[in-house]
Amino acid sequence: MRSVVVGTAGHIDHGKSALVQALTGTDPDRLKEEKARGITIDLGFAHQVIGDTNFAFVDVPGHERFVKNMLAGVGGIDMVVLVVAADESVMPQTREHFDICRLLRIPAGLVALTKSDLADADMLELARLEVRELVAGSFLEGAPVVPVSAKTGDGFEALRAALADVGRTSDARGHRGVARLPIDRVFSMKGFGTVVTGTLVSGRVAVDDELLVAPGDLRVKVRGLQVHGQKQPSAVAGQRSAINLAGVEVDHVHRGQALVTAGAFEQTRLADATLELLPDAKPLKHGARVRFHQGTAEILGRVALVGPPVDGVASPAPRPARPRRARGAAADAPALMLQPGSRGYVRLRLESPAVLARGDRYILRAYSPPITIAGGLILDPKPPRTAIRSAAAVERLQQLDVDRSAGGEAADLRALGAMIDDVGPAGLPLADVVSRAGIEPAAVAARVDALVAARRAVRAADWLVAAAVFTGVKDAVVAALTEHHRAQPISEGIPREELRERLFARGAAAVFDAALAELAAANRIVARDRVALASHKLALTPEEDRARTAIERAFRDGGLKPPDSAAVAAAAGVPAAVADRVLKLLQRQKTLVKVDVLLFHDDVLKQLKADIVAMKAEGGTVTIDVATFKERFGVTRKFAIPLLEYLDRERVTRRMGETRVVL
Ligand SMILES: Nc1nc2c(ncn2[C@@H]2O[C@H](COP(=O)(O)OP(=O)(O)OP(=O)(O)O)[C@@H](O)[C@H]2O)c(=O)[nH]1
Ligand SMILES: [Mg+2]
Repeated sequence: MRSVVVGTAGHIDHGKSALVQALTGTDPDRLKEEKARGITIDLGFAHQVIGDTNFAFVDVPGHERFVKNMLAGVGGIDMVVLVVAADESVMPQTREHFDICRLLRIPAGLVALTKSDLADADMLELARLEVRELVAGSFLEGAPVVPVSAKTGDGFEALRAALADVGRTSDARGHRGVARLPIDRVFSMKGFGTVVTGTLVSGRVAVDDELLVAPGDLRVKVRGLQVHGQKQPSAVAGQRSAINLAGVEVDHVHRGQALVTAGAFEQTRLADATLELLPDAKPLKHGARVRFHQGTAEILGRVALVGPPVDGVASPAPRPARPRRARGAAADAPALMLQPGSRGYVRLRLESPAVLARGDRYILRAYSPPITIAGGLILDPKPPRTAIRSAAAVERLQQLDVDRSAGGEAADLRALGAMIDDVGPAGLPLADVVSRAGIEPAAVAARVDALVAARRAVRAADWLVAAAVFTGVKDAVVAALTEHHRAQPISEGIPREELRERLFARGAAAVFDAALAELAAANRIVARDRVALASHKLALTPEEDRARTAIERAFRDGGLKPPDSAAVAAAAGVPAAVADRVLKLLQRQKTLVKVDVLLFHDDVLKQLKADIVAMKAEGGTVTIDVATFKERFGVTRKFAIPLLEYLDRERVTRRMGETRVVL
């Protein structure tokens, strides 16, 4: 059976709870204090099957002091019943609740004109007109407006029919695969332990699932769950659920946290977002203290306005650099602000972490008095700590601010492409695609493949980078090597790590490696410990070339008693500086190998190892000590000691006290 979550909304005393009770038979006001005062304080819940749909009602308080609780309930709803008492018509919290629904992009709803028994025809008509005016141009324009009386029962048949109608079409909820249940209640049940309730806004939760209570790192296991009071093996997006958690104290979980799939959300104090300031809010100052609401959480924070504000409404003047003055004294400094009714980009700086993914909607209320002022869309839940007072910062957010309302692959690709461009050389870890691009886990592989196939992005191990970044790195490598070979023709190239530090210090090593691998595969470079252009030939002068031949021969002939470098220069008949260059080259080429302070020809060392290994063929455990080594290879102690230690390092021998065992 389909499930639809319906939230009530509207001014205090307009009959929201009475309407829910009349529809479901359940009084949503469950607290003693609520009964005593005759008002709703906190969220109430009830459910009822109407037609072929199971409706879960979230009844919210209308009192202006409890808007915070209203916000905790409205986040996960599929549709709203905007309740307007026919005898009072539209009142302040009618507007505020409606604004919240609009800012959160609640997809559907209807209007109930309650207390119809208290209103005559004229009053009813007036209320109807005021409602029409309120909802004009919004998601509720054209929605059913149904007069009802909880007292007489009039109109409820029509209301049920309207609910069923709207409920049938309100299935637009994005069923992102990651589980997310913003927690609205936590209690302890005898014999069961901790139970949390909330609306599962995305994904699926099943018994035995391991989830995360976030913010925080508390891992929990689902011991059991109920949907609409019935025990179930699992719950899916759009269902109100009560979840029994194993191994958690009731005190360690609270409203405002969310039960989520680990790794799919950022726990963050910083987020970049769009912001729509309500037309009747005050201008929003840069740095204003606000209350941030998302899911069931309320978090204090500040809003920083990004760049020269959009729409040209706000003053783009940068903050003048001058000593701080007493408040109100800087009247001549144009304040940075966003004007009512306009839209801009902001960086939200929160005082404690929120659990966010790209694409989340949020609400802002003023710090004091706490009235709703704005809402918006999270564009990046993990923004780079770059300056935001610049045109570039605005451009960056414009890039990220792609319209995804249509959903689907094209919107995903635009969003992912924009995020990949945004991270630049730093790259986007594949693990972040879900939270930072707002893409369903199940779709990640396909979206990544599509971007790669379209040559928009390159995947290197677990990283994604913009194709332009990747091409840029390759070009930079070729340019650096070209310059290097020109300046130092005898050098065999640039050490790989040095090249990465120089060209791609901010980037992921995997991306750099992939760039080198591609250049190598295309035969443009040779990349080992050193990287060189494939076309690079050691450009030795005739003198160097002669020296190389002579020096190499001297070391080969010297065998285990090689000449020292000074003698070599003389033997080759070249200046010491030339000999030195050539000696370095031969070492880089691994023709000569340094052992302690001595240089040996590589062929000589290979032969030595082969000879030692061959001793084993002579039988049993073979040991060798310094004396036998000296005798057998005809060398003095000066060469024998470093060579034996070299053999130990090469794991040809192992030292055991005074002797060595051949391995
Ligand atoms: N005459 C009449 N009274 C009603 C009707 N609906 C509700 N009331 C009364 O209006 C008062 C407020 O109703 P509630 O349902 O508690 O109002 P509410 O909107 O839930 O109020 P809050 O939750 O505090 O915002 C109660 O005394 C109800 O009995 C109705 O249709 N007709
Ligand atoms: Mg109520």
